[in-house]
Amino acid sequence: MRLWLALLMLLPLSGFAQYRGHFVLEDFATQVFGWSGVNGAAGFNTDPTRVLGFPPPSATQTVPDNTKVFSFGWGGYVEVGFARPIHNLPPGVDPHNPDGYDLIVFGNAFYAGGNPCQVWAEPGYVEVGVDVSGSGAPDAQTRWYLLLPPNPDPRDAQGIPRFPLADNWFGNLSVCARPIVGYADVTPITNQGNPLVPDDPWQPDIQGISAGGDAFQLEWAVDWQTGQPVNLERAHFVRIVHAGNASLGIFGRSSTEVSAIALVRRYGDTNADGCVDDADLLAVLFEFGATGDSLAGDVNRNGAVDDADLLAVLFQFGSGC
Ligand SMILES: [Ca+2]
Ligand SMILES: [Ca+2]
Ligand SMILES: [Ca+2]
Repeated sequence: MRLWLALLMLLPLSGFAQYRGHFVLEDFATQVFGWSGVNGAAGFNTDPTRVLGFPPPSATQTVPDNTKVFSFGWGGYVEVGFARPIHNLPPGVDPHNPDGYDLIVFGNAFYAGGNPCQVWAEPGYVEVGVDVSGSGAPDAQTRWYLLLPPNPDPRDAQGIPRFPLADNWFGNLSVCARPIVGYADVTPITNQGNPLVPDDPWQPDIQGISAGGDAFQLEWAVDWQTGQPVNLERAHFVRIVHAGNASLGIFGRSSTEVSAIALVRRYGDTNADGCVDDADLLAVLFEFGATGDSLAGDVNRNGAVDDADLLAVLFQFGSGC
């Protein structure tokens, strides 16, 4: 009886969001502009608003949390916007984002049997849209660019990106021998990590304090027609498209699942507005001396707000503004 009661009390905890660090709704996609759930998993392909907001609360590396996924197969996609522009963050500034990744897409990939070399993945490619007209929504003037995935490289002999990928990039895959980099729904999620810290997609397993998901660079942007790189300082919209049309036996056709999309914060930005200014300085001063897991002013994410965080904000002051 007592054990039963204790177990019952544990139940709500196991379903509770466990993510670490400081994050707010403005760190994640806030609006759906377009979608198609065509060829998605039945029952999961009709509500694209599931990709908005925080990543799913109960996700682990071995057991995904499907309460919050939107699914789309060949021909399907989801197109979203954010509370602020997507900034092209530089490498070598944030110690938890040394390569300067700019956004993270969360899906429902998982490590089969907990083996980080063996993943169930259904890659989707990612495009970013630049709001040329300034209307705040995708329109006829919006310019869309592919974030060219480093591996597998989808370009043909002429250097033009082509999809679908070959069927052997979908389903149960050995990713230590053959890493998949630059696609959504490839790296699992851990709700023990920080959802704003990018995982290194070239390394097996989820790195450091990251909550996983797949990290993307605006530096990868290319023109669809020519395959040539495009220099983007900012973008405004994200579109995720299923990258294949593979048969997965009893699991049917392949489909990408998306459960959240985060913008990585600029180093020193404590309030997710993309800019490091007096508000961020005040946030650090206000929490100065505090310790804990989810402090806005803990810029370097070491569990304490102190002079190191103050210096980080002062050093980055004015960036992104
Ligand atoms: Ca970047
Ligand atoms: Ca700020
Ligand atoms: Ca700190």
